[in-house]
Amino acid sequence: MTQFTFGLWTVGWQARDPFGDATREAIDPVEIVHRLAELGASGVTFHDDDLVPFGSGDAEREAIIDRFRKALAETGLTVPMATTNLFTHPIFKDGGFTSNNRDIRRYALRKVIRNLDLAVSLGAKTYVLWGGREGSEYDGAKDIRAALDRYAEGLNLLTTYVQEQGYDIRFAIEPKPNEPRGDILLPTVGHAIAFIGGLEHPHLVGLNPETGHEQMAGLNFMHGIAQALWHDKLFHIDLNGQRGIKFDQDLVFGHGDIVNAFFLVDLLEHGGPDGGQAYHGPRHFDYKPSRTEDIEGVWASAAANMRMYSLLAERAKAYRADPEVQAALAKSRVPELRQPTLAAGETAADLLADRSAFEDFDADAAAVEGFSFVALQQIAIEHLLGAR
Ligand code: GLT
Ligand code: MN
Ligand code: MN
Repeated sequence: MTQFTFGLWTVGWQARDPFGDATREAIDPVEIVHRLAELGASGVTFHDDDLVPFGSGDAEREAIIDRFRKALAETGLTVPMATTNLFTHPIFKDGGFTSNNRDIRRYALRKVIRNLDLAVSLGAKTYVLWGGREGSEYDGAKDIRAALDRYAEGLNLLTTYVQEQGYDIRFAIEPKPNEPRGDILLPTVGHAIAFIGGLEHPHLVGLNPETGHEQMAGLNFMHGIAQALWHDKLFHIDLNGQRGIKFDQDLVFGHGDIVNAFFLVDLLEHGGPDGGQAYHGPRHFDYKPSRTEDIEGVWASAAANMRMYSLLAERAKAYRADPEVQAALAKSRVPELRQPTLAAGETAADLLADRSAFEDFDADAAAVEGFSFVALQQIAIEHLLGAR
């Protein structure tokens, strides 16, 4: 059974935007847990402040957590991931880990550790870090190399802490190019992967890429996920929909670039060794029910995410099983790319000695043959449309 999970902040979004007030009432997290379970989700995720309002006293915090634990026990929902809100309170206006103000950076680290302890106690295996406020609007206002030092310092502290505590949890950085900051640090999957390589405990840090965030940068989300898999860094995933390079839309999964969503699902479900799953973690939806929707529309949109994923998985399965697709893939030489370019043990000297590779190779003749990629794409789209 596919594990579908949702953030409390997704269905719970009251639809306040920079131009307008909330269009919906707040929903009790306990109610969210029950409704998600009824809809067929297997888990729920949260920011500290989604569950326990910012500034709550210790006793109040404990009471809220107890109610939440009870709802989880009643429904069987799990908490595979949790995260920290380092963006809503005005104190984080210049960031958390990378604020120019050192006291704020220390406060941010304490806020993360407090919720990390709770996350572990609820069984979470992934702790997400979305640094939406880590960035700047003005190039002279942020020393980017110092900010990256502080970002790394924060992650090094957290990875050391979880090892000291004996926690079984890993961190997942969520890239985003901009919004709310003009430019956000670690803007894409590629930037984040490079950054992780410079950390003290890189094995404990991976990625939580979000569909729309890569697409906001004009990038191919499926390619980003494939590269994260190649580096063994796909620790978690935020699925949603986005139409082009503009503000973060957080649409229902598949309601943006559906063709890319199809190939993404095909990759997740069939991109593993021997055609199995390439990613085994939760299919986490980080979307926002559009501002136009009432509460009925909230639950309908939550169900739509799961339905879209399941439909695409069904279509991808049919695509993989179709002998015509296999023939088209072969004609396009797709499987041939898995064959190493050099023979086993072949050296540069051997390649240089191979006249058939160059001196006797007829480049003009080899250039004539087409790859039939368009025909392959047409079959894929026909499967996607249910026309095959
Ligand atoms: C915020 C953001 C999301 C992140 C969440 C985790 S918060 O809603 O837009 O993309 O995944 O902090
Ligand atoms: Mn988003
Ligand atoms: Mn997200």
